[in-house]
Amino acid sequence: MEVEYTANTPKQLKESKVSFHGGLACHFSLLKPQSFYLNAKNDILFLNQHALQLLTENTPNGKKVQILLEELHDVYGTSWATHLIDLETDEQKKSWFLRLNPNGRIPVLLDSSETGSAISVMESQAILTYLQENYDQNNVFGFASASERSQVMQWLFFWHSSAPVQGHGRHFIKGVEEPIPYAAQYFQKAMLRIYSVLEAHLSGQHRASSAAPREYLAGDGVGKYTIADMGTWPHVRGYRALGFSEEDMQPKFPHLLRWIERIEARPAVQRGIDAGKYDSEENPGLLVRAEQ
Ligand SMILES: N[C@@H](CCC(=O)N[C@@H](CS)C(=O)NCC(=O)O)C(=O)O
Repeated sequence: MEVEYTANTPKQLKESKVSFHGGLACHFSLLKPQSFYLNAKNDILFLNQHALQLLTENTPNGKKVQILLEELHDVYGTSWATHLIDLETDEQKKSWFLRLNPNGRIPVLLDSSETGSAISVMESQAILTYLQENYDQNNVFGFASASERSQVMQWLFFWHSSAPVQGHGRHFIKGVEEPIPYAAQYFQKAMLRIYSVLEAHLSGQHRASSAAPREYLAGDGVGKYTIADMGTWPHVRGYRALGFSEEDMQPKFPHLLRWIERIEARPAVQRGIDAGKYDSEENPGLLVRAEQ
């Protein structure tokens, strides 16, 4: 199958027809000009100048990659094309998307910098690691030393195993018509434990009595802002979805709240979570959609 996109203005795009080569029935309706296509060998090919293509939506897992790309842009001028995926209509469960990520979830990163066809990277923490290793040559958001690189990995993995707990908790607390008290309490307790691990780490309480609090999750001394923070922050700042108020959090997690604010203040972070740039309702021109 080869799918070609030809239109190049918003009006034409909505009405664009797709040419098929190879006979597989797959109808795409493209809503924007910057895009990619898959050929018969499952190579992902691009029709625009960007080596990096991000398939995302403005959710915590999407935001962390959006933030890193915005940070890389500020340091290196990195550029990419953004494609928004409508999760409400399950675009991410369609066969074209599953060829890029069998897990059927955003975010997905495509990179064609090495060859004409691209590789695709799934799983948000793996995408952060890929981008940091390949697009942050001065290790501004990572480290050269093995021990500090390992710290980054430890906190990326710590949060990757914790994120689903927060996600399931949000479902049972805010996402069900009739809340189940046992489930709500179970997940709140689990998340308080996870937040307390982050709080203890940031406060320095497990280190020598003379140790100062940390500013960031990974790195020696007070730490350095890295992909470990980016991979954790978009979720943790959403603690309210677990039914906690700032007043509930402040006495138990003062260092964690300060860490949230510290990261929130970064211009690239603000751009990386900007609904005007990354939310499909506000930016329907970036939606990519297939008819099946
Ligand atoms: N472990 C995955 C989780 C990705 C994930 O859960 N993405 C959500 C949005 S935050 C999604 O695509 N949800 C739609 C669905 O599950 O169909 C990652 O870290 O990338």
